[in-house]
Amino acid sequence: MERTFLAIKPDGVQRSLVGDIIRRFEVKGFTLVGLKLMNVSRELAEKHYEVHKERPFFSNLIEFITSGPVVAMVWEGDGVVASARKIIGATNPLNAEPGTIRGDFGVDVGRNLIHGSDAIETAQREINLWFEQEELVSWKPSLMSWIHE
Ligand code: DAT
Ligand code: MG
Repeated sequence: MERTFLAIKPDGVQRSLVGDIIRRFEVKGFTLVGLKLMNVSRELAEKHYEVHKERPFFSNLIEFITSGPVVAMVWEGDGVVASARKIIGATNPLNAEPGTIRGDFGVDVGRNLIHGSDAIETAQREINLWFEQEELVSWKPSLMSWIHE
């Protein structure tokens, strides 16, 4: 089953948006299989954002993501990687459609509330980076037959 890695960034936690953000993925019909509130080490932050290390915003990004608690999550479901990216919205919240998380709650690319893996391979890498295998819980929600034909 397809899985993705999502992380509510320090601004989402500080702004009391954790419940609202989690709810959007729950009511969509995806399954939560991993969840933890954590402070992010500089080492983890730099590995997570490795692809951006030459970008001018890299040091601000690392400062920001390590500045307060983050809610790290793994969600499961058919097509969850691409669908979660749609639910999250465009990287710059000013370009994100209303109805998306970034479109509803953000105005600044440096405070865009949530991370979501951008592809299935990236999701696998990020899940392995952020979670131990035993922290992930495989389960079948009993309402599945009301979500899937
Ligand atoms: P996304 O988070 O939508 O996958 P990304 O992978 O291109 O976006 O960039 C990672 C994060 O880096 C993004 O959430 C916010 C920050 N970022 C991206 N582009 C930026 C820019 N032009 N200025 C400042 N921060 C930026
Ligand atoms: Mg990205």
